[in-house]
Amino acid sequence: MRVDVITLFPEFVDAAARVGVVGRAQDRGLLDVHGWNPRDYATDAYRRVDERPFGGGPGMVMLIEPLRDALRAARAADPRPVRTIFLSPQGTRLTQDKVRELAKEDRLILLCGRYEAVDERLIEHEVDEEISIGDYVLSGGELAAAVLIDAIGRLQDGALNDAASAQQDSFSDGLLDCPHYTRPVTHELGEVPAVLLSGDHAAIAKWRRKQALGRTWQRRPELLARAMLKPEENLFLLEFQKDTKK
Ligand code: 9WO
Repeated sequence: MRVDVITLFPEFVDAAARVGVVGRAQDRGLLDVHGWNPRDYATDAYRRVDERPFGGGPGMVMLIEPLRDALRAARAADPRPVRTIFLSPQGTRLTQDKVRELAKEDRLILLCGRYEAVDERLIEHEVDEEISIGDYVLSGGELAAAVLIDAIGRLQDGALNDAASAQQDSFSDGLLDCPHYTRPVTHELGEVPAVLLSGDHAAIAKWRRKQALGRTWQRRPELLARAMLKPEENLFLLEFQKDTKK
């Protein structure tokens, strides 16, 4: 998969995509992240990429032309069709379902804004969809692009050393993850739950499922409402609820 990022800070997005699982996905040729700087496409002597907003008000608005020329250069760098995504608080909220959908694409272009805004005409004509990673304002779209690249990059086939990891992720089934433990068994901060040491794989699977259901119920009840629980899972949840009352 190829991801082209239009940004005034290409080195920032590059750095984020070079580390960890996603960096390794790039080393393995599963993912290819390229930065394009609209400032390189500015035509005036000062290499301006922003101007004051019509109608007045604080801040600056990104100019159409440098962004459009950077977008054209990015599109021309690869013949495959491409979806262009603008990262902004006005976008549709990113979910793991959306991440899975985008991870199947051959190519994406991510448009990152800076300053107070991007000229709306550029968004209308050059952007296919607008995505938000959450209800807060950043100083630019780059961190949101890095989040999207990370979430998508780790899902590329072969990026995770263990294929089961992606299967067992939080959200793979719309639920939160269960708690995890490693050595030592006994520590001043507490004991490892005995079932995890029992060697009884069926009992362990049940405990984990029950914990995942219980924590989702406690922390994110709105997720539970959407999860299609099996009759057996409703019983696990009832057990968890009984346990927590004790
Ligand atoms: C800045 C600002 C300052 C004064 C008054 C109003 C203002 N609005 C903004 C603003 O929203 N700036 C944005 C910065 C312009 C587009 C790129 N920027 C951005 C993207 N901030 N936050 C995001 C973002 C992207 C995806 N998910 C969450 C946040």
